[in-house]
Amino acid sequence: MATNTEPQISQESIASFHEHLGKSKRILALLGAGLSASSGLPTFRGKGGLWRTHQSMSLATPGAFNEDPGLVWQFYSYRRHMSLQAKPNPAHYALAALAEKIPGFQTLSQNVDGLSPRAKHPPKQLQLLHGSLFDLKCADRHCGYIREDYTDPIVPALAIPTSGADLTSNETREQDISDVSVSIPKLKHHELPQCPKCKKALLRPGVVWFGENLPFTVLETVDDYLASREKIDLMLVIGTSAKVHPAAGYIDKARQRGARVAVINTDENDRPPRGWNDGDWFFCGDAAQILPELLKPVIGDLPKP
Ligand code: BV8
Repeated sequence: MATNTEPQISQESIASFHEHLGKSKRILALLGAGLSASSGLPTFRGKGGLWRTHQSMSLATPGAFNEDPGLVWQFYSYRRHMSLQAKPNPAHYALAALAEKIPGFQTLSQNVDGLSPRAKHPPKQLQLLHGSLFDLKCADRHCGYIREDYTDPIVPALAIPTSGADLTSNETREQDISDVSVSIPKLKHHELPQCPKCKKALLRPGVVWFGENLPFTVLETVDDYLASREKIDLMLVIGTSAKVHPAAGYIDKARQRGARVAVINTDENDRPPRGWNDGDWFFCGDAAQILPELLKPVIGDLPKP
């Protein structure tokens, strides 16, 4: 298993990719946590898989919230804090630039960190499959209250107990995330974000938890894109282990509509769910380094940050 910093990419595979990109009118992309890795945000597979002593995925469920909303809110307040400190990287900007150039480009993001929207990715070409950390909604879905919210902390009890150090720097983050010795305070119901509309229920993060359906409008938009008679030319699979459904299922749906698949990942073992097809590309390395290069024939050089 070769996970290295220097992308190993043959000029020949870049050339064949550029040739195909130049002819592509309809392009679909599936984005995962690896896209934001070089912005300093942990992935679910890496150290980020563990928050204090808890498996991240075990906290991303309605059951965990009903059982201990204070614990789950501290988990999400931490991720909001990290995401607000982070900045979009060249891969986020390259994808936003591609969307500006190619009207038939649609992006399906599994990320809830808000970095693609902050890179000014055109909203009509960005489907947030799993919601956003920066939407707050009433935990009682019959209430229907929802608002966009970038305050940090949302309430005093959710302030991040850190030494004010910069959490996106590697060593601070490593020390902080997995610092199991830092006890997690037990928060009372009244200390947590309350719904200002029904004034009964708590607010919860506007993300999709395991066992919950994806946003209806997003599913509809993606199904409309897939329902078109026109073929899909290219499927970009960027920084994802493609293990979560229905998100991962879109790779095969694009294949069935004629798409050639290009995977950008630092881990060559993370292949598409049903393995490789002839004509697929695998570009091993950091998405932030590779994407601007791969998309250059269409987007040109990105403006220096
Ligand atoms: C649902 C929001 C209907 C919250 C998330 C079919 C088969 C099997 C299971 C199921 C199925 N259908 C449904 C299920 C159940 C479940 C599921 O898929 N379970 C999995 C675990 C097997 N799906 C659901 O529950 C979905 N809802 O189906 O509703 C329904 C309802 C009731 C009953 C049945 C069905 C809802 C799923 C959404 C859950 N919410 N996020 C939050 O974030 O807290 S999922 C979350 O985890 C992310 O959004 C993302 O989707 C996933 C993490 O995956 P990645 O983003 O890929 O991250 P990961 O760390 O795994 O990988 C990073 C990759 O990047 C690696 O490959 C690494 O090598 C690479 N990398 C690292 N650095 C870099 C890099 N690459 C490039 N450059 C770098 N620098």
